[in-house]
Amino acid sequence: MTGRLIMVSNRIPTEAEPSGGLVVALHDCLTANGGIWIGSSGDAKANPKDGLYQIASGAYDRYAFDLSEAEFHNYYLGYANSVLWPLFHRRADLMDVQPGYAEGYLEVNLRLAKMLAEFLRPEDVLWIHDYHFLPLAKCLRELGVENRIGFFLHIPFPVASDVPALPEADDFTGWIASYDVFGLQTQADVKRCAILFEQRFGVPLGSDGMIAVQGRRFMPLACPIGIDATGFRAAAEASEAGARISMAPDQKLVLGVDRLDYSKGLVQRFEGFGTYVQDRREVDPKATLLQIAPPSRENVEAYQDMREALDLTAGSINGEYGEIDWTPIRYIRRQVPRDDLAGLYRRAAVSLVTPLADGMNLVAKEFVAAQDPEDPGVLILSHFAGAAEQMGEALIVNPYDAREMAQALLRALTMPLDERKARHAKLWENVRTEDIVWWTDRFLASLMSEGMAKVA
Ligand code: GDG
Repeated sequence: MTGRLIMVSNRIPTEAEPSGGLVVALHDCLTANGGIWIGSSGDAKANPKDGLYQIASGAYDRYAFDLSEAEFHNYYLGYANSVLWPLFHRRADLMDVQPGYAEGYLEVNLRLAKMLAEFLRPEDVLWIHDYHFLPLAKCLRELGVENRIGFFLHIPFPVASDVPALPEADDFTGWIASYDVFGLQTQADVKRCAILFEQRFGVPLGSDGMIAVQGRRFMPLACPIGIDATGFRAAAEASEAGARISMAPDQKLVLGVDRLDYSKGLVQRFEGFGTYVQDRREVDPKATLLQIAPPSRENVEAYQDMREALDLTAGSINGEYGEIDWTPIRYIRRQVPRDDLAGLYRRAAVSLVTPLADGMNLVAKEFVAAQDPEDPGVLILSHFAGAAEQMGEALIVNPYDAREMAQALLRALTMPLDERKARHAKLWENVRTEDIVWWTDRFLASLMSEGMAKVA
């Protein structure tokens, strides 16, 4: 790479050595290539500074920009998380379209584009992350920027028939087509993207993987994100958190780990587990579901409603089936340290990863990495997690069907060791090889590849 790599994500980490999957990957990628990482400084600032300001330097530089209270409300809580997030997760019914949201979103993108345009040198390459910045390339192109610009969408691409629910639906395709590479988690996402362009412009996805439209050519690229697989495995081996769980020897641990988000299907998961408990015969294993669910976006209304529904469902199942020495569902609504999490995955006999819609779902991959290959646990995975495309050896379930989930639980909890080992070996092979370094390399190789003409 002759130019610098400029990475943009909604939040920028402030620690010298950041922790947590994606952030570490981007940090390592920038440390190897040099460059700049730009992101917002976090929640709203009462007295926001003007422009970009440097917060760290070293192998690469970090710059932050502040969001005013109005910007945070309209751009972040509003358009990004109350309009785009629900729509892209097939919950158009939860969209909250309010005056000022779209304007605020576009203003932040335009303001950032102006700041970036001042920074850029001709050979620099930009890699933009996620739905907060969909229009950023379009804004940059309008300012005359011709650099290579890649984008990665961490969440699902919406189905074409849902897109008209977006008041800015007419602009949406132009935002996408302004990138050179539009990275998506799965082949299914690429298909949905291609269908949207075909329906709207009558242009198919070319045999070269490009879509040519509005005088530009861009590549919708399936690039499934991975994890630091060997690092996570080592953390799980070293963790003692599993031993801290007090459970009777005849009981098995079923684990769920999710941000508290309606896309993660937690109410349906509790109902599926409740069905297992209700139908359980004397010979079937007794199990406890430990659900870790740190809160997120608590100031968005749809999240408050879901939290109440979850409390009610867990309370009702525990009240109905709990015994003096057994609580069916243990529910922790707090962040657990990452090393403890790794140990809990390793201790679990089963992990329930049952989102209703999910870009990838890294928990599925972390669970596989954390297992003892000689006595591995079983992954139950939703058909609607992006991870299901790579992880066919999991027990794949329909998260809306409580009975199917209960049957999968019985199968997982009674699965013979040979079958558990065989399934785990195949899953681990994928998680280990298509890891986070593979992902950054694959994306950047596509963005840098010859023949990626800027203009058709
Ligand atoms: C978006 C997309 C896509 C969870 N609880 C705790 C904790 N976690 C960590 C997990 C995992 C991460 O959070 C969650 O990652 P997911 O992939 O499951 O989901 P999103 O946060 O929604 O991420 C998603 C991802 O971007 C990457 O592209 O896969 O589809 O929605 O790493 O371990 N970590 C700690 N304590 C917790 O209590 N330390």
